[in-house]
Amino acid sequence: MPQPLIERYRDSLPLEPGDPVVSLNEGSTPLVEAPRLSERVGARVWLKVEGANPTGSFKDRGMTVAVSRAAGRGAKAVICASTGNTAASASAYAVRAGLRGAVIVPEGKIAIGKLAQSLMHGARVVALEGNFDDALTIVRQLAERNPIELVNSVNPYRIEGQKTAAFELIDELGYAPDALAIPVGNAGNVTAYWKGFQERGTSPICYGFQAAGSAPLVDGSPVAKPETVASAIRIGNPARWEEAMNAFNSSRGRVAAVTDEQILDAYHWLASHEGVFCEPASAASVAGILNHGLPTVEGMDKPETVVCVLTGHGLKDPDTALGTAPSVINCQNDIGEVEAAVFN
Ligand code: AN7
Repeated sequence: MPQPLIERYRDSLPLEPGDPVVSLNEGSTPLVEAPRLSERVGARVWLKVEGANPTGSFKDRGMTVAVSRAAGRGAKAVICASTGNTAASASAYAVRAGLRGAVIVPEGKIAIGKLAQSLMHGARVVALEGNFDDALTIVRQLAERNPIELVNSVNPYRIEGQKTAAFELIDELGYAPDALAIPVGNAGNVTAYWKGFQERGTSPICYGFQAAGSAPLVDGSPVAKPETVASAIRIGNPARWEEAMNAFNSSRGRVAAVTDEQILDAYHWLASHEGVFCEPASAASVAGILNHGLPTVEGMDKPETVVCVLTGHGLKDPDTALGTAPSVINCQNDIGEVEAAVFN
């Protein structure tokens, strides 16, 4: 039987005894070996397929814990700013908990699947004339002025839930990987992995990757108008800035930028060579190790085992897929025509 993440790792999570378990049986996602990618990178690479979570992204790990705690505290509603996946996840878990949900998203800049999810779950969906950073500023103020629980990754329970992905890697491999490659937006997830690794007494090298047009951690200062095809990580001023830099520095890793072209190349390559379809933001982790390699500081061995975190499912963003993939072949209802279409 699939087990809620909270049951699997309860001893490591700060829930109160009376809190309900608000769950969709998240976590326990596939760790898939990637032989072709391994060959290209010169290390043994696994893909942590977080798109296999109930709403199709890693956000469910944090949301089950944040919403369980919110419900335990007697909250009646949850709110978040989102580039899409947090919105989809918050909307679903709000329904499970019997709470109202509100999500603030940057107008026109979230993938269509994520919008469909939030609307289907009955959340109040507000499209803001502004970007994610503007939306986060507004929801922080709203949560101070109103009895509503903020479930962005500034909420510590989100980080607590998301750190379980690090536990799963160690439990499944039987050891900690030498390195982790992860896309970075608001920087909650790398913060969570690092916390999970540290709680298990391990320190894999953390390589973070941002989209070149939205790379504040690489630039060293906030980006006022972030742009990238990877809409999930179109974030100019990460809330977990310090924690993320601490993870890169303490693990002797680094944060680097990948261009939209590199992201889309990795996105297509992964789908067509490893059979794994992730969303563009997720492919930043693969684009990163393909274009930057596995750099180490002096005196350190080159990593032999690497996990790429594929944070969200490719189906979230059909527009980007169809806009960049080969076309469908139209054909008349005739065996000869179909034969020609298939074999030519
Ligand atoms: C697929 O949904 O910020 O560095 O509002 O959806 O923890 O922010 C999404 C982020 C990577 C970056 N990959 O993670 C949101 C949101 C995918 C994502 C990230 C996101 P963080």
